[in-house]
Amino acid sequence: MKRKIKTAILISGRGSNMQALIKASFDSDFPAQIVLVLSNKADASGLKFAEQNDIATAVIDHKKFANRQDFDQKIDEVLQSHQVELVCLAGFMRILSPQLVKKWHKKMLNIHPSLLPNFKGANAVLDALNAQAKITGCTTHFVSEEVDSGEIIMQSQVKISSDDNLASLSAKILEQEHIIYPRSLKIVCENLLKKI
Ligand code: DQB
Ligand code: GRF
Repeated sequence: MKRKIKTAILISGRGSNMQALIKASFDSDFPAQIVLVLSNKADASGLKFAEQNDIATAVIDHKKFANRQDFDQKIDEVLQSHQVELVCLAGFMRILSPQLVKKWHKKMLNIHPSLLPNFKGANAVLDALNAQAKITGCTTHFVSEEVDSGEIIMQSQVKISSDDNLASLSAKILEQEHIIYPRSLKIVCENLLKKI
């Protein structure tokens, strides 16, 4: 069997992108193996799906740490203990420190619900609606120190119709997220495997 890239997924909640990544990874040709799902919230509903699929889980509660560095160091320790090589943020809601981001340079991915660099930030779907944009979408990117600003990997466009609201537009974008995140992970892993 071909070598696979040991991948961790970081979540804070629902974990629908996590599910899409895990499901894609079950294909024998997929170049990533999901070895860990890590959440900063013990009640993240996504954790259940990982457990049901025999994937190791970890909860690191940021509220138990004195500062961001200590929290991030604990994350890194747990990643190392599972020999993680690549990290996917999937609805992970804590900003990561420059040290951690530098350490995982080009080895940490995120997905954002807009066509970056448009509509950075936590309200990207609503901001696109309010701006009366005609097209929005989603973007996968490498994580860099500045939030939502790292190198873009892949994008998918979604048309905004005049009767769209936050719920309908979010659902259309999420559907595209579930397509481009597994594709992006596949491409990044294939490139990593060429270098190893
Ligand atoms: C997120 C981007 C922003 C937020 C959350 C997730 C945010 O503003 N949360 C409220 C503040 C919470 C806090 O104080 O921690 N998307 N870290 C770096 N660069 C990134 C992207 C995400 C998460 C952490 C990045 C990130 O691009 N350094 C995911
Ligand atoms: C998605 O909209 C993603 O773009 C954003 O956070 C949301 C996560 O949803 N970064 P889920 O937890 O993957 O369902």
